[in-house]
Amino acid sequence: MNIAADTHLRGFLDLEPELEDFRTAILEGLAEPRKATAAKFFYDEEGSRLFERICELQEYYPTRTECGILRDHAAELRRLLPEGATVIEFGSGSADKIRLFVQALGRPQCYVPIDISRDHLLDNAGAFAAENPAIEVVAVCADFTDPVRLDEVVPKGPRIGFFPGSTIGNLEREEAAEFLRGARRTVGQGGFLVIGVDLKKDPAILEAAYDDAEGVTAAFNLNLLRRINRELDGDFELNAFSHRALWNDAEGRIEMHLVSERDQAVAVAGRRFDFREGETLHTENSHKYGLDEFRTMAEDAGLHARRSLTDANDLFSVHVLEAV
Ligand code: AVJ
Repeated sequence: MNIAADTHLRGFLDLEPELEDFRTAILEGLAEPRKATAAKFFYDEEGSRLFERICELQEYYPTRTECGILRDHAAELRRLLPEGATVIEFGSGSADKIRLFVQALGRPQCYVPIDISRDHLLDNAGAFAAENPAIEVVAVCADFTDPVRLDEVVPKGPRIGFFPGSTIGNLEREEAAEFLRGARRTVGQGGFLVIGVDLKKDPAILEAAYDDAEGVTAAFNLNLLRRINRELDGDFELNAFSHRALWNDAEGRIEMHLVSERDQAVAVAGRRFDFREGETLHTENSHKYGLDEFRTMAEDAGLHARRSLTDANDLFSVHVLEAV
């Protein structure tokens, strides 16, 4: 199949990332003494739709705040960052944000979205290419936490990594440090990483952002059980679990859990799992970073913070890091 011709892409690099088996991962997580699942499993079709609704909630400040920062500081971003660069997006999640970023830069030479989901990647990359005929688009299907060798597929010249949305918050702190080291290798010395990071703040604001009044986040969390029921022949009773979001101060993160309302047994893929009343399935971590805390972690990864942009209320940060 000639994808390039179909979608106006200049190139498509398929590293055939190993898709972690949903079944294996869920069964392992349910067998742990502290039951847990990885946040990436939220995003089936319904989960992605619910996440888009979350981004529009009054309580969920990150999306609109980050977009505001990219808009308000467009001139400064342009001044700080090289012209005619190759922009590499880690996870091609947000169409709005890459458009704002590209607008700020003027005209980068090349756009390289990296995403593990082939369909999602080709949709996004194709739409971007159709809208921006002057920018070369090279889609890369890979796990964005794996360093990717781009030398043969992108033009020479400066590289800018772009990682919005505070997606880095889903990683444990040590994994986040490892991601930064990998991103540094990908952009190379003299390259940049522009990364959106949610800030530590009043826990009441954080807890509201992850437990909205309308219950959209609760539905997003519970949808994981629906997905397990459908795809893994599970019999979770959705009414017997409730959504909980809590600030874990020692770990500096919001945690989402599903709390068992009673003692119960659940079957998944022919296996039985017992839940005590009050026992939780830990479904997500969303780590938050102080400005200095994040800059220190970046420095340790060989990325120097040239500028840390925030909004007027210090809710969210966008760091401009240079690979030194
Ligand atoms: C997509 C990981 C950035 O942690 O804020 C939103 C996901 N979870 N509400 C976040 C999420 C619940 C979101 N990230």
